[in-house]
Amino acid sequence: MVKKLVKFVKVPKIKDDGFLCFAQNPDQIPFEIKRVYYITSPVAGLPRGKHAHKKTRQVLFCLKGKVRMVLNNGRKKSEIVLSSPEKGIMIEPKTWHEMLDMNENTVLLVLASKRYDPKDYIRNYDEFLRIARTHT
Ligand code: T46
Repeated sequence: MVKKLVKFVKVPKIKDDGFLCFAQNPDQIPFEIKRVYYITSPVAGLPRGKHAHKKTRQVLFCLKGKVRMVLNNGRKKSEIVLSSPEKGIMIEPKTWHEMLDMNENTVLLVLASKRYDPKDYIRNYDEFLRIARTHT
């Protein structure tokens, strides 16, 4: 079966003297959350990401500003722009991802299925292609 490359994650948005969004397992997040990290004040115009993960599953939200995400599973590439806190995307393992077009105001929030492990990263694009094409 061909897996969908872009999977959006929509979370509830409650208007309550402002807005409150929440995400919980298993309703919106299809894995147990082992780690949360956020990216603030990225250098304007500097791409981030440019890697894939071997096992970690992630959901990424853009809480402020916007980010252009490029996802690539080794056979297909898709681009989407995230600019609202209630709509995130899944970044599945063996998906090369790049975060582009951010500025100092952009805030990203990421929920991850695994603790931080530098060995889980595939940072070499040729290695990524070899692994992704063998496993998809
Ligand atoms: C990803 C995208 C969406 C840690 O020490 N612990 C952590 O949990 C993380 C995520 C990073 N780091 C260290 C590793 C580097 O020394 O923080 C530094 C910056 O990480 P990196 O260059 O990988 O940042 P991005 O923005 O390119 O990628 C990050 C995540 O690392 C990555 O897993 O999928 O956001």
